[in-house]
Amino acid sequence: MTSTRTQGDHDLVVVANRLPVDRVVGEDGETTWRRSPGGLVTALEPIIQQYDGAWVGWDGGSDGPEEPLEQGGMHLFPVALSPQEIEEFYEGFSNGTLWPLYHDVVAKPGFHREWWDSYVTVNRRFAERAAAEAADKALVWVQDYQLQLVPAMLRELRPDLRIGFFLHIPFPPSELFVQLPWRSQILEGLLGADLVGFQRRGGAQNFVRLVRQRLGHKTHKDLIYLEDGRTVAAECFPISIDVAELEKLSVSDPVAERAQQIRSQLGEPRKLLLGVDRLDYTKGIYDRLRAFGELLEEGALSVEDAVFVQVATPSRERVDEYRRLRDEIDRLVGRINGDLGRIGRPAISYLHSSYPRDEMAALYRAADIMVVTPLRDGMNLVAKEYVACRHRDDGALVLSEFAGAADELKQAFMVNPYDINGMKAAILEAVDAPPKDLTKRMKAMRKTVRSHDVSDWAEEFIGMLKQARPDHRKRLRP
Ligand code: GDG
Repeated sequence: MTSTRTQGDHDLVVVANRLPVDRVVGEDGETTWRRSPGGLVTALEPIIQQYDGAWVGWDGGSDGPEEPLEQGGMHLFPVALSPQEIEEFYEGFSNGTLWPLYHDVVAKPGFHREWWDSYVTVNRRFAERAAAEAADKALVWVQDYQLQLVPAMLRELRPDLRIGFFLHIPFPPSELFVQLPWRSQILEGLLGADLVGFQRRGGAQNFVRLVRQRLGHKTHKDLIYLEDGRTVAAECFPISIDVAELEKLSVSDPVAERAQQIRSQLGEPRKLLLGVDRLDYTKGIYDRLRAFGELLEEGALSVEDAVFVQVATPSRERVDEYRRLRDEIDRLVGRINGDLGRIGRPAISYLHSSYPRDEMAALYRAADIMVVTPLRDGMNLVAKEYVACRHRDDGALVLSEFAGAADELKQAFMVNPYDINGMKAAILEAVDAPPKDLTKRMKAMRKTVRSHDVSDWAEEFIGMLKQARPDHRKRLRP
């Protein structure tokens, strides 16, 4: 459905690739909606309710209905994608071009003109839908790499709006970004916003440098001055988690019991190491397991006293690169377990599956060492979730310096995930660390995580966006 109205009545509109609900079609063909789990929904729901706001997004299916629906006090406006658009816009340009390009080119990005055309078409559809639902001078908050053209398209349709954009993944250095044949269009798209948010300071700096070098705009610190008199601010807003919710869950009796049960089912290992990731080539799962396998092979650890539990949540399974990765990890786990496991004592307990939130909390509670080693990651919420669940101030976090979370969780055992020997050394250091040292580190990390949760993140962004006065051409900050 395309609205014929040019203006709606919502003072806040969130525009994200996905709606906060999944469409479930039953056997009888009837459609029901299920709230999707995840941090973004938790973060934005209270703010949307406060503003009686709207959420524009795709329902995850093909050619779905576009009738608005109500869910948890939010007004939801579905955007339909055709099977071809899912292939070209979503799996193609978003996940086959931008995702690898923005993550240090750890996989080779595909540059296909038909993928780009589809990206433009779908971004326009999102922009039109948002334009139709936003009230006069409303706040519109566009989320993530799938929708980088929306800010400029929306500004053209509705110059009265205050438009914010937040990128959840890294923004790459200029040397990588300039490979993109459509680099100028993406930069222009983002500059339609009044406020462009990044996870890390470095991402904001990369963006400002690029618009200065490539588009010739004047810049000063985090501000970009456009010819039409508008000012765009590039700022960093590190995302967080719902700390209180996770703490409450992790100290609950069922979760505590389940954590004990997990350890006993694994044969009461002296050290339980844990990895939790979407099965994605940016997460460094392969090299992490290889490092653990070598430690066993060399006798630095033994299956009698250490086990690695790796949860790899199925992800983007229709994209070739992801299928290949799955096969490679399957083979590696098979080899390590075949060579080094004993009856009832596998080296790696590998779970290619998705679990409910309470099971995740139980795993975090059960694990002595959380191993988070992405090759590049916008933030990495798993690292923060582990810390939030360690209410006894114990446990160790091994963390890649290439995750956004490394800026905040400085007391982690830091690793370069490309350095296998370094990773092995850090894992051993964490295994052998005196409890006193672990407590000191975990206390400091818990203080950091608790001091800034996901609602602070959302409120800080919205607070700053409110100060933008696009029609008055005033600077965002004095
Ligand atoms: C992107 C950026 C940035 C995982 N498996 C299960 C499950 N999860 C949950 C985790 C965590 C979330 O999924 C994953 O978040 P990450 O931050 O680790 O990674 P991405 O999915 O790549 O997210 C990232 C994030 O956006 C937010 O801005 O931090 O850098 O790449 O919350 O717990 N949850 C449940 N079952 C599972 O099996 N319930």
